[in-house]
Amino acid sequence: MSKQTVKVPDIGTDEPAEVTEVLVSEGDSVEVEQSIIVLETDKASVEVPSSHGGKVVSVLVKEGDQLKTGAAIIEVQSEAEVQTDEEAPVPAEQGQPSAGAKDATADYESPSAEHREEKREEGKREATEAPKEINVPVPDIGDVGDVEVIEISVAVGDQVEEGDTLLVLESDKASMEIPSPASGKVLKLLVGEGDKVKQGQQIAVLQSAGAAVAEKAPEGKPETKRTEKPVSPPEQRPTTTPVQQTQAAAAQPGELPPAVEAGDGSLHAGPAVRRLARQLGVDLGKVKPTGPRKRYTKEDVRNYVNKVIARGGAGTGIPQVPAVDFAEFGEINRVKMSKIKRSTAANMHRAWLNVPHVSQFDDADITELESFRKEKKAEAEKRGVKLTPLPFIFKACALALKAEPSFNVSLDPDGEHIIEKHYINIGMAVDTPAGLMVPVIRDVDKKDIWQLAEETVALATKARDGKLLPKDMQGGCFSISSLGAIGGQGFTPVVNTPEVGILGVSKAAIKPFWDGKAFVPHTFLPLSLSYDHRAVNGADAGRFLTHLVKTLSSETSDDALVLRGHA
Ligand code: CAO
Repeated sequence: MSKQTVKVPDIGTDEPAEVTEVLVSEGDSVEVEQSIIVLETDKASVEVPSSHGGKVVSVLVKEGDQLKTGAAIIEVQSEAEVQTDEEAPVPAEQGQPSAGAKDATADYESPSAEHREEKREEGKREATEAPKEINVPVPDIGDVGDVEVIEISVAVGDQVEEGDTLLVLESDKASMEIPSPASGKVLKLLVGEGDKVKQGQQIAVLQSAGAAVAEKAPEGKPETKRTEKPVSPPEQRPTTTPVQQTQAAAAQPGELPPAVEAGDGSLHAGPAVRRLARQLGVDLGKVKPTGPRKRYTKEDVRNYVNKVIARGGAGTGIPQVPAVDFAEFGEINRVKMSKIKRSTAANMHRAWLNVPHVSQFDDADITELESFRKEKKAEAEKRGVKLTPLPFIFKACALALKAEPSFNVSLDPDGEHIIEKHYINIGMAVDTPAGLMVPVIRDVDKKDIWQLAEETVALATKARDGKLLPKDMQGGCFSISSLGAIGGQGFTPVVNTPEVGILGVSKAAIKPFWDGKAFVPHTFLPLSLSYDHRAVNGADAGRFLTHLVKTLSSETSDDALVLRGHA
């Protein structure tokens, strides 16, 4: 039995790299080539593979540590007789990753200081030599097959320095910045974001710095040659560059803009950070870096997102409401919002921005239903239940959802499917001191008016006492927001996404009704139905509300009889 130390292979830079993730713990079994940590350099985020298999007996690093080539990462105990002197200098095959893990080291970048120096010298020579076009291929990225272009960092016409990032590739194991092999002007970009490329494939054409100088040189200087080739022949020039295409795509409604780096090269973020920023739609230019030498950390990106969510608005392209110092105008109190109020604000904002809302209004003539309800008062008292109009409205909504199932759906996030629900659960908005809560009554279609009356009171009490469990508020198909006891003639409720419809109930009032001979007093209940116009069309909504109104107004429709039959 011998213990082996797994060390950081040649990471192609003399600078230390940060441990951003430790993927193994003591006691784990690892295999050769299994990733054990993630290191992040200026240029690449790399998964470091284990050079030995066996049991991890000690993990010698933690997140945030800065490691250089050769630093010890873990100790592995194995049966195999591999090495006798663990403290000896790292032999080449141990210090280098195996071919299969080559991408993890990003060794396409200058693998040694001398080599980098050589390349710099080459670049300098190129700059003073005659102008020429330089074809930029995908460098040696290891034996990884096709890799995706996840970011184009330059645009056609940009001036780049040797070493500037042209684009970023991402394989299963690492994301890699492809540096410009020389200083000059970007003549052509031959790939776009999302394209798959492989080693050796041409990705860009540069005009060497010498050529760029030549272009700018005054005419008549014979020693500087003007390039013969047009910068980009019109017949080959795409109407939009890949970068422009990306920006156009980002402008599609509903999509967040991609993370964009400022063109001045002043943003220092590793690929993992930029990938996170891109995933979250964060423009790094708006984020304050807190890492060493003004580098961005993942935490910076997450903190920015949290602030944006808390503030609301930003990232949506909607101008921010300017902050006002209200204390300038009189005495104020700054009160922390409850968690529920904050999450209600976020939910409302999300629903308001995502859902194309339409609201439709009608009045239900509940004169007869009110008489019926009052007739049931004695029975309600006997049962110890308060019978308000609400349980009838719940039941009528369940019947309308059955009659018009187009409301009993949710949109699949894939944007291509609709989820039809074969159950009828309805939520009710409850005003509580902590904020608005929406407990859900399950299987409303299967319950009678008395059960619904009991459940509305029980859930409202639970909500006000702060005793609702998350499951009490999940699984709704439709919601009711009743302001009837409070007042108002109508309002437009916000759809409780991912549901697609919500009924707003206002205060019933006695109004004159023309019965053909005279005006007689009738009780009207104002109803407003808001719906997600992506899922429900106007005709469906019209039918739904008409059905609902008829059930509540009529004494004789099938569903009106069902409604009364349940009491
Ligand atoms: N029109 C006229 N009167 C109404 C009515 C209506 N639409 N709805 C209820 N009422 C009457 C009730 O009959 C009751 O009168 P009585 O005491 O004389 O019987 C009184 O108003 C109070 O009713 P209630 O509020 O106790 O009971 P409810 O079943 O109507 O409502 C609940 C239950 C939980 C919805 C309610 O307590 C509540 O929290 N309402 C606030 C809802 C809310 O905040 N909505 C905000 C939505 S924000 O989008």
